[in-house]
Amino acid sequence: MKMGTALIYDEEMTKYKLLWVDPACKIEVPERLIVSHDALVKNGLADRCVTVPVREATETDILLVHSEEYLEAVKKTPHMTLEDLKEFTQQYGDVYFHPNIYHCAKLAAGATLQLVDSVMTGKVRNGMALVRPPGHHSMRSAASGFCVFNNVAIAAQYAKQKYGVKRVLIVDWDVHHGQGVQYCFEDDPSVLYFSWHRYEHQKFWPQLKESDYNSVGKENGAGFNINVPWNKVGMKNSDYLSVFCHVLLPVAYEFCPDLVLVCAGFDSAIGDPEGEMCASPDIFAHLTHLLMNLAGGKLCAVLEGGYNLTSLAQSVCQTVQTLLGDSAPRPANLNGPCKSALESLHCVRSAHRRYWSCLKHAAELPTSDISTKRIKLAEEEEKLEKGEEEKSVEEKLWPEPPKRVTPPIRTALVLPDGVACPDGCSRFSSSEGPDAVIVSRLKENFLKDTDDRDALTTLSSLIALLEKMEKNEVCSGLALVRDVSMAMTCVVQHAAAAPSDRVLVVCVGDAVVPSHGTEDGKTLLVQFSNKQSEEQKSKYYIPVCLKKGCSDVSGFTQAVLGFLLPLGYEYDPSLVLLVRTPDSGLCDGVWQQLTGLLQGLAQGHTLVLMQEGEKACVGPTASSLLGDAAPPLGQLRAPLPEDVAALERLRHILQADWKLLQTTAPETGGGDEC
Ligand code: X5A
Ligand code: ZN
Repeated sequence: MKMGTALIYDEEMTKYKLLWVDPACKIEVPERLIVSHDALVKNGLADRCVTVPVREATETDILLVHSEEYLEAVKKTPHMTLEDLKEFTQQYGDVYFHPNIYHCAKLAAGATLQLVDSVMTGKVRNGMALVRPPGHHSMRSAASGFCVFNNVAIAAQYAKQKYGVKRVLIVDWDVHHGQGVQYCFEDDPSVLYFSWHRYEHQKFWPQLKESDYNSVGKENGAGFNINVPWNKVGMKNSDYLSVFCHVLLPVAYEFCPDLVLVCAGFDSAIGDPEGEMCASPDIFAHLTHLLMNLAGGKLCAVLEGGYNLTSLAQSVCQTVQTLLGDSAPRPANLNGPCKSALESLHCVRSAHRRYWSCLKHAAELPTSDISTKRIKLAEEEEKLEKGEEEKSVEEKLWPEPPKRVTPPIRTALVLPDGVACPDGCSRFSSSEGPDAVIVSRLKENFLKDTDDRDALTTLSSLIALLEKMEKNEVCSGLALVRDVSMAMTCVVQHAAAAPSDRVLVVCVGDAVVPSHGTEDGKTLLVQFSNKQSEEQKSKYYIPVCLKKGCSDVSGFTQAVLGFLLPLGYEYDPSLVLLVRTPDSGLCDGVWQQLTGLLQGLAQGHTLVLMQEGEKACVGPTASSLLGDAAPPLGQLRAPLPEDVAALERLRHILQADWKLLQTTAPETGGGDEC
């Protein structure tokens, strides 16, 4: 199933630059594209992509978004003198023109459309376009912020028109607000635009009132514009993941796009002189991964900003490598969001609660509107902060993301005789025969009474597979076992014996779960079932009781996105053990989404256990473990109120221990410190 990843690039787009002195524009240099592409080549990623040529966008394409007058005006720029170009530039904000920029702008938009064509026709699954000039600031009749034509907005209109795409999700993770995209789709419910951006209470460019969280869209499009303002610099991985888990993903799954476009600007990464944020380049592996199970995997990433050449190149590589299907690196130091990020999160969720059933229960805004209240506070704080030494961008150093080593075997299966092994997977049985030590341990612990040779063979194969995963020789695994509870206990015991590993156990359905290992934090156990658990919830044993068990798609999906994922990310396991009982009630599609999403953790080391009888589920599970996109779930309805209440009760109890579960800012004043 797994199709390729397109890479669209042409050196021609490096052939324009700033020809005069303008401090606001000097960071937008041709080298941005060169270093990004070179890094992809050097890391062997470009070679693994399907090379798709660029084309020029036609006038018809450009007019999908821009006015004829504007197009005619830009069309004249190749023939202008330097003086004329300067003057022409004057009427817009923070942008420059060059005799070759019109040509490049047509290529940038055309490259984006080539990417959309490649994905929509199934030539590839996903892809990235490396383009200059960027697009998300440009408006119907105006250039802005280094942007001439709005590449991604044109692509969204084009996809709707040419392919009949009903719903497009645009994720703008660039550090600036793509006001051009917002204006284009403000009243259009078929395009959901999400943007986070440095805002600082309207002090940061483009300093618009309409970039704040309360611009939610207009008329029919109300609710389909989501702005997350960052009111402080220095936002970190936790802040970004928190917004994904608690705003973007729940809404995106409810929306159910047919196509995902990413305004992939990397000025939101550490080291960038514009963004001044602190997220590491490998966070883009996770942001990408988390979007890859939407729209059946149809994802087009299009370069926008990114001005620190080192950070930019690393971030581009992380994104493309993830699109190619390689596991994401383990996310580093997730200590929960900062207070200012939580305030933004709180505001956004509250502003959108009447539009999205997944946010219906979100807390109302505190009586005094945080945003306006903060403007005054921010001004005072600014005075206080003056004189405090701040780390300048130049001296901000971060480690190069470690090379992502892909295990030789992606997915190995332990299956009973007679069950076929799906394409692309390898059948696994411990070649040396059951290891004597393991056998005796298994006999001692689990097989006291029986002399079940089959069970013994299966369990020792399972342990051997686990060891291969620990050595990174195998990425993920699946075993059909006679007794999932026993196998689960067996794996947990084995893994807990290793010196420094953490295992996240996700149990779907009503199995007897192993209790040991959860005292010292070596195991975090999350169990979804409809049985109210008598047991004391501890930090590491978390029973989630859903009214209809796992059979309510909306409730379960929201529990996975807003609860399990943040827990999993904060716990940062070295192995995910995913167990499903035969009576779990979970349908295959949701199971595949769960399997796919969890592979963002533990470098993709996911071991799935299912009961012997569930042969029919081997194919779909294996497909998810291999990295295929899960099928879309359809637009989700509201989850059951009882389930929402149960989850919020749990969140309330657990958020002291698990900071990524937080969705509101603590009441106390001050705030904004990161
Ligand atoms: C695409 C992009 C930034 C413009 C900043 C102007 N534009 N101060 O990142
Ligand atoms: Zn930007």
